[in-house]
Amino acid sequence: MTAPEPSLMSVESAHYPPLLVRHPGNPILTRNDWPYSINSVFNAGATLLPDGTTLLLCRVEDRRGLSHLCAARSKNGVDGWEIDREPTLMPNPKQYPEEIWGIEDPRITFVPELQQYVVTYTSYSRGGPGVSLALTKDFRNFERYGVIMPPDDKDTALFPRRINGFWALIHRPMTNLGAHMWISYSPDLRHWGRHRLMLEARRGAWWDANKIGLSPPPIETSRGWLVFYHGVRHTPSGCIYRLGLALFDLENPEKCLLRGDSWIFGPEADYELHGDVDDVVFPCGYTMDADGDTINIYYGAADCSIALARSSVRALLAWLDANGTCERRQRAEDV
Ligand code: BMA
Repeated sequence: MTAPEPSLMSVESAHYPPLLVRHPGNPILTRNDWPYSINSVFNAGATLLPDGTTLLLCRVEDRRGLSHLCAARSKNGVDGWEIDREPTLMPNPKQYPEEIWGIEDPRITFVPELQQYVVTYTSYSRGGPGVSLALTKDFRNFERYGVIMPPDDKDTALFPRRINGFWALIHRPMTNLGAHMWISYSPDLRHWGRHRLMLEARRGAWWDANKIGLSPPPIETSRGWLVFYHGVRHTPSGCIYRLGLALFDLENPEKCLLRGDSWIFGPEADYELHGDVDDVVFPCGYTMDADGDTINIYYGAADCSIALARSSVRALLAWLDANGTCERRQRAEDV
């Protein structure tokens, strides 16, 4: 075998290897698939049902501009979607005034201890976006717990098990410190405390400067909690939403073990570059294949459609080992 031309080698190494591979059938769901009139469908939570069916709980925006949630089910997680004929979970502002301007961006965590799915979502109140929580066994009946984090807060998911006896939740409050990821704990999913800063947005020219937030729920691996997060780059022509990766200690998830410096996935395909909001990839859910390694990441593209990208947990961890740095809990002054 002859060695590759040196020039070819250098060109190849100048490229970033694709860690997330787009499905050729993307986008896998658009408003044209919907059984009723909508403006757009995007940002879906995801889970596997006991029979192996993939369930997406999709954010659907109507032509008033308000969002509700609608379930879509598929045997293979790619096509053949059966979509609820009517909205699955509608805002209910009479009983839950915080939902007056819609409910958005659900994340789903199956909790073995409860034998239920915990859905956390943004409730868009007059005071801004807050975080609400609901429990369900079947995505047909929901038990709403109401607001668990007051505005301005969003980008939330529950860990699938208690940590040192407490439920743990990642969220993104807006504070004078900026838009960073926080973790909070609860004995009962209703009362939340022990709030701690978990991961900070960087500053200046960084891709994840000023504003970050959790993407899908944290993924438990033998090495730690693998966390995808989105970073928002503000540019004169608008924002660019991209995806980064970090790893947190299993029993002390406030402790960041590794954080990648560069983004691992960003808008490149036409359906990600152009839509109601250009330049957005925004995953809210994943499912894991039976091999325990292949991960299917469902993401909203340009606030208009749902797309799928696949990756490998092993490859993601290897990438973090090669490219991640130990988070020093850098304060703004250090960066
Ligand atoms: C974020 C969220 C997402 C949305 C994204 C891009 O702040 O509101 O729902 O996809 O902006 O518009």
